[in-house]
Amino acid sequence: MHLPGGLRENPFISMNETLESIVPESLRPIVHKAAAGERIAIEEAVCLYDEAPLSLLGMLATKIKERKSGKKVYYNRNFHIEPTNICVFRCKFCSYRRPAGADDAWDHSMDEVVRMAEARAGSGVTEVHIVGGVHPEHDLYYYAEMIRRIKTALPQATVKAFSAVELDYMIAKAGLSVEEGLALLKSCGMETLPGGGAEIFDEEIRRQVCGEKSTSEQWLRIHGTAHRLGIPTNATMLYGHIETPLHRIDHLDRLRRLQDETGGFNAFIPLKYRSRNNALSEIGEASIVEDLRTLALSRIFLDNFPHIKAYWPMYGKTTTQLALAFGADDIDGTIDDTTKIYSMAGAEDRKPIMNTAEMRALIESAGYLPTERDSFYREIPCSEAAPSPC
Ligand code: V47
Ligand code: SF4
Repeated sequence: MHLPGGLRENPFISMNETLESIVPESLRPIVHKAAAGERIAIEEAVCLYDEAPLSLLGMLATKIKERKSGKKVYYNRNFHIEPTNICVFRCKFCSYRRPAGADDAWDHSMDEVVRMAEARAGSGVTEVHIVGGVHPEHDLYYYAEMIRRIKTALPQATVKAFSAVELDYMIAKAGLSVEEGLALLKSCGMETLPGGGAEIFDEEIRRQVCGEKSTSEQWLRIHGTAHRLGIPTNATMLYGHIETPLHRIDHLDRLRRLQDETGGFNAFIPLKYRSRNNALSEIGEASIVEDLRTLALSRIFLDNFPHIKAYWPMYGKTTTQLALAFGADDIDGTIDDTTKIYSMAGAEDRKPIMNTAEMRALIESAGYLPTERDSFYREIPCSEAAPSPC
């Protein structure tokens, strides 16, 4: 049996007895429910978030995580392509976007993007994650061609492309329905969607931090439509800015309800707001304790999500390791210094790179079993992974 925080198991105390001893009386019915694998309600989640000791949240989340994925913690071999940081929107939390014409704006040509993919041929990468700003000029057909050429350059890798916000903009501009737009991109090689653009679903908070872009309803409609077309997706939540814990739980509830309908989400990724170089900088950042409480509550509340991802370029390596004792069963991938979103917002790792040996060591030293996966959580046996340090 695994106990969080590196504690050795006491043979005389079972996990249930350990839980019992640290559960405040008022929380017992909720804790028993969650520990038994039953769904907890919004009000119960609020009580847990407000009143449960951190250690209890960790134990409960670990129990649920281990019921779903045992001792396994997943990672993959991926890299990002960020075609442009020019964006028509001005989200207040964003440190990445630039207006067209700015000195540090970029807009890679199609050939440059394709060369980035070609440079990875033979490297063993299994996923290309493509996301960027919402460019005013590039349209759906341009991005469809981009996906087609990337997939041709890297036929073994899965193309995980475009946040719902980028998709909403390019599909609406082409005058197509969401279903038609997604089907077109799928036919060119888009196989899964990343979870970006969800931010926080509460309409009032969303209006204040990113009121110009797609609404919560549009984000949920795009993901629901993708699921119905057989395209699995991820979901994110940007927390630690002006929202309250109740807004976070409302966000989780909307995701849980969509997942009940479609079953198309693979992973949930809580994204910690990083405060450098953006219009919300003065509010600072959530503490590590808040990060761990939010992560654990996500694992406990999202009973129908198979995976919870602790995205290491955003947390940094130390908190990522700690996150494995709070319900996360995935740490994302090798990245190879190909994303600027977090380094521009002040994340610890200015150059996010981990090779597979480092990822495996990080997972192993937290007491878990490193497990390489593809974009659909199919395990990749060590013998198939190339070039293989495992
Ligand atoms: O939607 C922007 C976030 C997201 C900041 O699906 C910020 O596997 C923190 O979606 N501080 C894009 N976050 C990234 C994304 C993602 C990342 C990792 C894995 C997956 C996946 C998806 O980045 C945006 C926004 O929520 N973001 N600015 C900031 N200052
Ligand atoms: Fe644009 Fe995305 Fe930044 Fe918002 S978060 S300004 S949509 S790049």
